[in-house]
Amino acid sequence: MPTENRITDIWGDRSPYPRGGSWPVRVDQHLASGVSEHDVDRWVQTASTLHSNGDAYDLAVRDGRIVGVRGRSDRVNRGRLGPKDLFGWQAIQSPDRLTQPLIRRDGRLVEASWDEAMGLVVRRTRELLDEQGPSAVGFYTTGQLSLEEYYTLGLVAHGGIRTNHVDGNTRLCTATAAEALKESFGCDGQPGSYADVDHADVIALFGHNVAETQTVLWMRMLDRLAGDDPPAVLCVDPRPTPVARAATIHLAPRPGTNVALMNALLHEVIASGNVDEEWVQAHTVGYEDLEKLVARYSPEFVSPICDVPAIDIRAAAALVGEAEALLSTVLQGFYQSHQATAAAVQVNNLHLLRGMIGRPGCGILQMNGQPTAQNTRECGADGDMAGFRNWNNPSHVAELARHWNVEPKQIPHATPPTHAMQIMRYVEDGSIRLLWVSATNPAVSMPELARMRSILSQERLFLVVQDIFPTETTELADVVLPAATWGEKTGTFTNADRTVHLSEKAVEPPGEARSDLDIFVDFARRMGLQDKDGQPLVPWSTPEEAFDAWRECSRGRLCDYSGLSYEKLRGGGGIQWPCTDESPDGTERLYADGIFRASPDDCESYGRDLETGAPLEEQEYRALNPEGRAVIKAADYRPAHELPDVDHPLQLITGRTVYHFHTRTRTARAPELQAAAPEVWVEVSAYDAATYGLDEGDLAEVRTPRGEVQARVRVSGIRPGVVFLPFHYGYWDTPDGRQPGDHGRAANELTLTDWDPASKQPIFKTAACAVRKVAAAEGIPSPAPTTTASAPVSDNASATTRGGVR
Ligand SMILES: Nc1nc2c(c(=O)[nH]1)N[C@H]1C(S)=C(S)[C@@H](COP(=O)(O)OP(=O)(O)OC[C@H]3O[C@@H](n4cnc5c(=O)[nH]c(N)nc54)[C@H](O)[C@@H]3O)O[C@H]1N2
Ligand SMILES: Nc1nc2c(c(=O)[nH]1)N[C@H]1C(S)=C(S)[C@@H](COP(=O)(O)OP(=O)(O)OC[C@H]3O[C@@H](n4cnc5c(=O)[nH]c(N)nc54)[C@H](O)[C@@H]3O)O[C@H]1N2
Ligand SMILES: [Mo]
Repeated sequence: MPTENRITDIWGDRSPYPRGGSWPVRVDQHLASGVSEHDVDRWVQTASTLHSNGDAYDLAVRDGRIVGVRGRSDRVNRGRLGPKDLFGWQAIQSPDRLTQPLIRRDGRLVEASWDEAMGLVVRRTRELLDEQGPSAVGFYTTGQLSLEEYYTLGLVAHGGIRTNHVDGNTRLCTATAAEALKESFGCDGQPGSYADVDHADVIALFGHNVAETQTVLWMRMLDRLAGDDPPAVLCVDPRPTPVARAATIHLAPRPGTNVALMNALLHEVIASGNVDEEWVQAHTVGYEDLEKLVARYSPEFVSPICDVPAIDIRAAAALVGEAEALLSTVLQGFYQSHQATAAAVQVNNLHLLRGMIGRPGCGILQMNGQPTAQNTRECGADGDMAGFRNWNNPSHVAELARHWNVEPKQIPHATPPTHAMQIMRYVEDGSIRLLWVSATNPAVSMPELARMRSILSQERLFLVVQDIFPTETTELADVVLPAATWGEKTGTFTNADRTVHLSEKAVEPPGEARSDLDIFVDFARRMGLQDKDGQPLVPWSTPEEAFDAWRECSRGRLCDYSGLSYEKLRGGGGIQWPCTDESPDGTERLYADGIFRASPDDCESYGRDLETGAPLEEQEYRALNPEGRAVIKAADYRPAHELPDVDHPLQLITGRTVYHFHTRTRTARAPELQAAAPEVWVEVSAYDAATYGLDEGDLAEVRTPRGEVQARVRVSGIRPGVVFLPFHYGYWDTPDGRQPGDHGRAANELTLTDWDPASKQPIFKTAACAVRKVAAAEGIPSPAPTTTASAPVSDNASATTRGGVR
């Protein structure tokens, strides 16, 4: 279908289908202007890297350059692509890519050879290992590399350097998804499937603006809504997102009150007799505790906490309580708050109470955000142990040690893995002295940026940053390593519903840029990292060899890739793990038989106290769950840590818009996307705009105890009392050259250093703030998109267009 208008027509045309039907194919294609299909030399298969949906597509290659994209008719997207994938590929061919290593000399970053740069990194690592040992070295990685790269990094860091300080930006992203799955089912791994959209009669979205953040999954939902026997939709979000507008019931709770709301829904499900008692008795433990705890969470009790009418809570509870096939999705509105795991676990509980798991339409999607967040977790590049192994179970550690041919004691496991926020704290303290950052931009994406800058720019820290562009973080580095990115290297990506895709190399990387895999392997070689027989610790050098090693490491675990191969993934569609000799075509849904991977000997985690985060000991878990059933864990509601007061009367939430990806290193370099959302804005309700004397387009200052941000006002349908800032805008390309420390535009100037006790995911969605007018609009419109959750309430805003981009 034509794509020229897909900036404004975000989801394209409908292809309606009925409940139980199969989702029709619609192939979306976008070629550079002046290029036709006849000009394309080759189409090379890949999958999206700008969200976690895993949309499969082909890159069009001409004369060694990418000239466009075309959707593949895959199980995930049936040919469809969203705006970021249609237009975002242009960025990697931007002339300002990093093409050569940089090293800091006399305070300035200067070009260097790979030998010089890697030589410096290796020398400093050796010095620190001699002086202090492995605790001096930390790795902070991402959810945007390939499975092969994470598995290699995990081996190098855990088995080679032997540090416990390894985490990903997945800590900011889907740590709660992983933790909630471990708490309820004993193991990470998404129970549901996207095909559940085809079968559900109720779809509930909890803090998930899927319309903007997984546009193709939303197209599937929209096509169900347009077809026969459409599902009812429940949306829980304080903003009028496109999901909220299409919903049967929209609850807009006060930020940070998700646990209270969930407890009321559970209260009602129980009170209305909608619990599948037989299933609960057969497959779960913990129901009685939950029943007792939620007894006092009546809709009337919860209504003033959430500021949602009791009648609406009752209606929502009836919807999910009477559903024949309930599909739930959960994302950052739940994950980035002070009771993240407690709230996400209540969604699992809803499904457990109703026995709705493992059957068509009965899906739980504790969503991922980044394209390969799942792989970071499986492969143990985020502190978890490779293959969903339990760091607290000596036989799991011994098994991993056998795969790596190292001694178990070489793999750090005496204490819980260090989480990213704690890694930064150790850097601040000076106990981590070398930090290696790959494929993430913490100088924009971590909370409390003033603190972040002071941590990362310390003289005593040796900072290595591996990226594809100059960023706010590379600016602070001692060594910058230029990476090759997707399209320029081969690897596999696993999406949020366990679908594994192969992404093939289509073009050469620019200059001397090298794949992240090559860089990690090169580091291992130069360090002389060895196994216990004196052989190279990392015996592979190609992606396919790394993948084959991983297949063995995952064999027998829940995330079993043993039945997959590059050959099998090449040419065809994606395949869902577990994929074994017994299930060669993959597995659509986990736990279809009500059997979980939660036995004390098998589980990935013994769980944590949701209130304090303290890990449970093996004996406690054995007593709680000897047979390895699903665990129903209850949690009381606690108010947000930072609540509004006289000086900061409003609540600040932060998040995304459809047109940009994170810190915009890629989407700002795609002209259509940048034109659609060129600058930061702030959303306020009409009520608050009147209270604080603000009009559409005014320049306002948003202030929290950490800092200030200036942004143009969008008067939107957001709930009163709440202010929204997109977090995409750092300092890098501000037109007036603002420097860090000045009045900024990065939302994380304002956010707090604080996290959920169980998942350690930072709180990006509740802070107290004040807003004041700095200057009147004077004809300058708010740059906020008009096509999305940030749509204006009045019509005197200037509409989102392609901004004159051809
Ligand atoms: N366009 C685009 N797509 C993306 C990304 C991107 O940057 N841009 N990033 C990808 C990544 S890594 C991620 S993690 C996902 C994130 O995807 P989402 O989680 O869908 O995105 P967010 O905008 O962070 O937050 C979702 C919603 O949470 C709501 N919210 C805020 N506070 C609360 C609360 O207390 N309770 C409830 N119930 N809701 C609340 C916000 O209003 C917001 O609409 O998107 C992925 N896809
Ligand atoms: N206030 C606020 N803050 C947030 C959030 C929020 O909702 N609100 N969301 C959080 C979430 S969910 C996330 S996921 C994070 C995202 O935060 P970041 O990870 O910091 O965001 P990105 O801009 O995606 O950074 C990825 C970096 O990797 C580089 N890169 C791309 N491809 C490659 C590659 O192949 N190799 C290498 N080496 N580098 C590559 C890109 O140029 C970019 O600099 O932000 C978090 N921060
Ligand atoms: Mo994320």
